[in-house]
Amino acid sequence: AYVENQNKPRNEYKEIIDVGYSQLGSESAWRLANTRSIKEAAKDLGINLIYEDADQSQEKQIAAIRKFIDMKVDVIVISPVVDNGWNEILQEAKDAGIPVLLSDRKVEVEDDSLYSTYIGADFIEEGRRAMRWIKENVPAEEEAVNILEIQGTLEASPTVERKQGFEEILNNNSGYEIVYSKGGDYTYAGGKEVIEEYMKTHEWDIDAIFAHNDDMALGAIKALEAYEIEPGKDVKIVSVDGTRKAFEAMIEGKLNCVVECSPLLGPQLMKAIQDLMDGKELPLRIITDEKIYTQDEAKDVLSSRKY
Ligand code: GYE
Repeated sequence: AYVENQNKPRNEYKEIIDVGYSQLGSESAWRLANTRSIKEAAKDLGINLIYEDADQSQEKQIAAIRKFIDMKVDVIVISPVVDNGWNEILQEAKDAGIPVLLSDRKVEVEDDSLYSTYIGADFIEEGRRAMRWIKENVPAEEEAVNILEIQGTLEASPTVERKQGFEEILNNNSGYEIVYSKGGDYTYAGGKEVIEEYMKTHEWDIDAIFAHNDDMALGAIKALEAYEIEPGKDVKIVSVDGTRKAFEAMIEGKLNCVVECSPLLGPQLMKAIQDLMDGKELPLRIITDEKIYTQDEAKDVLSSRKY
């Protein structure tokens, strides 16, 4: 581990930084790309990454973080599955003198000094972009546009904020209504189940679907096809992430729009860790750059997609 030295910069000693990383799970294509990006960036920079996958369980994440504290790692990185319930464990890390960085998802804590920085996307803006696309492409006429929302993991920061941004635009435009909204845990199976459940209990009356990620949209597409509803045509679908599978679905005409959310956070994260260990100040928030894609561009863009 890195030992503070008064005179010489760290590199001259070639001290290896030990980073304990608690990844929340492997639930989606986005997540797999995110894990890959972080592992590769650590390797490139010679940072020792101790990786734990929590299988979407906060309990497992807390156990992993406690283990990292016992190991006396230099830095702890957390991608927190939900946004609440972190005060105590983050305080334990702080008391042990180990800085914590948040990657991808945020936490709600009483004391912001419990973490050094948060690196991730602007989820509120992603939600706004999704609803702007619906507003422009599914016009509200005499009857209201009925929207079915497939939320991600409940109480996860991207879920809360995508919903918030989406509703902000929706509430400023009359003629749009979220008639059904359920969580699908950001998985393919979860998205499929939300549609199946809807079908069992309702007459089909949906004009647009907002899925909080691609995997759930793809699961929903599968379910719709089994009911002979043509995804992308009978019902317009917009999702978030921009994975290759989503681009393929757009090319097939089954998905209408994806709002990009980049999982490639590894290089920025490792740079922040190095800066921190070099005693530099970190900005409290580091945002990634993103856009939206539609069916027209999907073919041209597919080959250059990195996840
Ligand atoms: O959109 C989804 C993943 O936290 C931004 O989590 C991330 C989300 C991403 O499972 O695919």
